[in-house]
Amino acid sequence: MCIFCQIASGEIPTEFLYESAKVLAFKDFLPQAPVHILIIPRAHFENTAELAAVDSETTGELFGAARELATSLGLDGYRITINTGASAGQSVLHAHLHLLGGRPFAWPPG
Ligand code: DGP
Repeated sequence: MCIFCQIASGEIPTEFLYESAKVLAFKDFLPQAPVHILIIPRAHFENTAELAAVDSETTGELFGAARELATSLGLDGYRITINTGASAGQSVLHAHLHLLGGRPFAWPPG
């Protein structure tokens, strides 16, 4: 079972900042900003492209959860990052959004 599936199943105890039947959010353990939250589908998909191909409702909920979290945390701006594939820096092969906030972000990203 992948690490995010272990988090979703409760095998690895984790505090959830957003929780629904299909989606979970929790803090990234290697934060890259004062706010760094991972938003994942409970079900295992290797990346968000694979999720989006079969389940647009859950894909949309990932973004809705990001909006809700950003609002509840009072972020005036934030960045959503989706690394897809090793060359883009994806290290955990379970679909996820990164919600980053609390500092300025440069463009273009590294
Ligand atoms: P990516 O590189 O886009 O696949 O992002 C994976 C992120 O997941 C990375 O920022 C570190 C984080 N991460 C990996 N394992 C764990 C874990 O067990 N718990 C938490 N909270 N975060 C994890």
